[in-house]
Amino acid sequence: MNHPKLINQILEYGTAGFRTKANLLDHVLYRVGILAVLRSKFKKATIGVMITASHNPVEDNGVKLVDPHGEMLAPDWEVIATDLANVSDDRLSSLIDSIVHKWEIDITSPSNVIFARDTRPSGSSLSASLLDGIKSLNSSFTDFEILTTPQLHYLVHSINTNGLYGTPTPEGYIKKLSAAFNQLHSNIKHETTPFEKPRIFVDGANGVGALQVKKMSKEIESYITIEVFNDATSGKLNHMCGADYVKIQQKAPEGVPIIPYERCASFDGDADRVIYYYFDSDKRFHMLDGDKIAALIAGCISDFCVQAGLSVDLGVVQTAYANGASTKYLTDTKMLKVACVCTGVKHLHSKAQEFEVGVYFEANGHGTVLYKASVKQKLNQVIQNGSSDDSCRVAAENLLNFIDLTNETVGDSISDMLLVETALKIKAIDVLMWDAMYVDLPNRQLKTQVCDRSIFVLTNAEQQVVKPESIQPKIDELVSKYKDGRSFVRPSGTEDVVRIYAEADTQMNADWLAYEVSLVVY
Ligand code: NG1
Ligand code: ZN
Repeated sequence: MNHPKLINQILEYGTAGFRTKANLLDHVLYRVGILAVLRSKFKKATIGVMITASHNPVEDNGVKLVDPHGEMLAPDWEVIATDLANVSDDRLSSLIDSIVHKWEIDITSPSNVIFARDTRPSGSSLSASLLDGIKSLNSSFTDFEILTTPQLHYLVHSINTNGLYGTPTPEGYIKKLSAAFNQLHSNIKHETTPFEKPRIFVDGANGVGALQVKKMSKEIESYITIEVFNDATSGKLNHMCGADYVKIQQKAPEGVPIIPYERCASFDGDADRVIYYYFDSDKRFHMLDGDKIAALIAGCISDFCVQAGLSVDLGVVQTAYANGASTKYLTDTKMLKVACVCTGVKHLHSKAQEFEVGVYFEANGHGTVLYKASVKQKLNQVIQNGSSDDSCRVAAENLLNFIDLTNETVGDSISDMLLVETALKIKAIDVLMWDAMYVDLPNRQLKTQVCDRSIFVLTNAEQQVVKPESIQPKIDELVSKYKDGRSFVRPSGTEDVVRIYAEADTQMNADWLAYEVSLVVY
C-alpha cells in the first residue's frame, strides 16, 4: 500500500482545507490527489491543489482544493474530502468506487490537476505524495512548485476560461497585474500635488510572498519602490512576523526598519492576506487592517463609478471580527450597504457575489473585490460611447484597470497591496489621511483551549452562542458593563481553540472584557 494511513486522528476538511502537523499529512495528500482527479472528471475542468498552512507555524502544513473558477471547494465535496482522508486503507478503494458511482463520474473522461506549495520544508515531500495520488488515476497534471495561494487560484481560473481571465502562467499573473498597475499610474495626474514616487516596506513573513513580490516590483519600479524584508533568505516562516502576527499582537514585525510615516505591509505565509501599518514621529505603532483596506478600496470604486456616471449596486461584506467603527463609517459616513456573514472566505465570497460590486475583507486582511459582468459591460459602454466628458471616460478606463489589478478569485496580498497603493495615489492621500478615515475601537482577540469545542452552537453570523445555553447570558451581562462594549466567542475552524473577541472604549477595557469572557468559556 502506497502512503498508508498511520494515524487514527480524524481530520476534517474545514475552511482552510486539511490543516495539521506536517508529519500527519502524508496519506491525506495521496488521497487528496485522488480526490482532485475525481473532482476534475466530475466538473470536466482543471482543478487546483494548494499545499500550505498559511499563517500557521512552519511545522504545520495543509492542503486545499481550488474549484474551476478559482473558488473554494463546494461544501458537498468537503464531506467527500473528509470521508476519503479518514477511511481505513483497506476500504479506500471501495470508497472511491462508491463516490464514482454516486456522482456518476465517467472515470475514463480526461482530467487535469495543477498544484503548488508554499515555502515550508515539508512541502516537497507532501507534493510528491499528492502526485502519487494523481498518477494513480492516470490524470494529467502540472506541478507549479512554489507559488502563492492566490497565484494558484488565478491559474486555475485562467486555464478554465481559456486564457480569457489572464495568461495561465505565473509570468502571466505578474504581467496582468503589473500592466494594469502601470496603466493606472501613468493615467493619474495631480496638477496641484506632485507626489513623489511612493515607497513601501514589505514584510514577506519569510514566505513565498516575498519571492513573488520581488518579481512584481521589477515590473512596476517606474511608479513605486518596493523594499522587501523577511524575504525567506534566513528567517523562519511566520515567526515574529507576517500579517497574522501583526494583526493579533497589534505590533510591528521584527526585521523591518522603523521609519516614521513609512508605509509598511505585512503578508502572511502563503500571501493571501495583507495588513498595513506605520509608525508616527513618537515611534507609536498604527495598524491599518482589512477593515481599513476595505473602506479605502470601496470608497475609491464608488468614486470611480460616480465620475463615470454609473450607478452600481456596491456592497461591503464583513464578519463579526470587523471593527465596530469600520461598520459605522461605511454605513453612516459612506452610505454603503454592509453585510455581516460567518467567518471563512467562502461565506464572504458568496455574499459578495450578490452585489454588482462586492468588496469583501476579513479584519485579518484577507479579501478582494468581485465585479459582475454587467459592470464591465457598462464601463466599456461609457468608453465606446466616446463621452463628451473626458473625465467620465478616464474614470471608466481607470476602473477597468482597477478590475484587472484585482485578483477576483481570492484574497491576494500582492494584488490588494497594489490596489491600496493605487487608491492612495488616486485620492492623493498619505497613510495618515487614510488612517484618519475613522478611529478603530480598541479591541482584543484571545484564544483558549476547551475540552470539546464542537459543543458550541452559534447564531447571528456567529455573534451569539445558542449552546451551551448558560454562556450567552453571561457574555451579555459582561458586555453591558463596558462603554461601547461588544464581545463574542466562536470555535476556530483551523485550530483546536475557541476564539474570544472584544472591543470597548479603551484598550484596557477591551482587554478586560476579553479576559472576563474567556473565563466564561474556559
Ligand atoms: P478560524 O481559525 O476559523 O478563526 C481563521 C481566520 C479566518 C480565516 C481562516 C482561514 C480569524 C479570526 N479567523 O479562521 O478569518 O482566514 O483562518 O485561514 O482571523
Ligand atoms: Zn493565508
